[in-house]
Amino acid sequence: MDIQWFPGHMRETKELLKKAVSKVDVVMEILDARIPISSSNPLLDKICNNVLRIKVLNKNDLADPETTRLWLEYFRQQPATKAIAITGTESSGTWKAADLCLQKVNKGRARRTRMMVVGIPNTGKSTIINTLAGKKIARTGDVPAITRQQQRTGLKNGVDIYDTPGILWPVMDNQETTYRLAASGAISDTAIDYTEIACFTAEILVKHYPALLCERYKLSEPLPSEGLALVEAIGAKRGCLQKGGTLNYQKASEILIRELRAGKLGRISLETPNDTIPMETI
Ligand SMILES: Nc1nc2c(ncn2[C@@H]2O[C@H](COP(=O)(O)OP(=O)(O)OP(=O)(O)O)[C@@H](O)[C@H]2O)c(=O)[nH]1
Ligand SMILES: [Mg+2]
Repeated sequence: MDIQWFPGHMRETKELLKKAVSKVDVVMEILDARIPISSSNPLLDKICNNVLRIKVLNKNDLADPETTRLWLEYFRQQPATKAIAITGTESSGTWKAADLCLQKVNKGRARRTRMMVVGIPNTGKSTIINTLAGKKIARTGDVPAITRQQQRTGLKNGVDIYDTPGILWPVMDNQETTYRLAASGAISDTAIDYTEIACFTAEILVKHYPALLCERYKLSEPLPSEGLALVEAIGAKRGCLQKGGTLNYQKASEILIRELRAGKLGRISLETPNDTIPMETI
């Protein structure tokens, strides 16, 4: 599946970030806790290379707690890397992340501290800003590309926080990364093939979370190991038939992906540090 989804506002954001990054004191990079490497944008790595940056694994409430623990260990072993896992709708963890960002910032300046929130689409950047502000300042939504412009919000603790539009990168040539991004909800529905993504995701679920699949879809083990066969089994349980009585694969695939994204199957991570995805290939 080739994905071409780098709309104009992402191109503009890339240019804006290049200019803005030298003027901020710290960058909060929001990753998706379910796919921390796949949601690491190599473009942002380059742009934010010389600025203090903290990795925030958001949507921790949706991720497998044991896998998140492994990810935090993994990141903490990387040179000069600080990482924390949070649920962006909850105040205490989100403030811990903000405090971690502010720890190393030089507070001796006369001006307010500037913190910029960056990341790929739909990882919860605007949600985190609303939680820190204690009110709904930024628009949020469960589809990618909600924020289209940079927005500054003054927090009570002398920090100005900048929301930025989520950006991807122009050429996605790692198939597995692309599938994981699509499964998580980072890529527009108009650019993806649900059945392909559902088949890829189904194979991860069968391997790592068979009990959750059985419980949600009233299936019994042994589950089919092939993704398409599992999508068929889910579709059959949910009555996804089209005219003539054949299975509606699109509908069955959408059910699996949407329920996974909403956490209805349970807490699931789609990659682990043991998947050994070399950083340079993403
Ligand atoms: N379960 C869960 N949902 C979250 C969390 N943080 C954000 N969300 C949801 O994720 C969706 C995307 O949140 P946004 O804050 O709009 O994401 P964003 O990164 O600003 O997205 P763009 O502006 O499109 O780049 C919304 O439906 C939020 O309610 C979290 O920690 N857990
Ligand atoms: Mg946003």
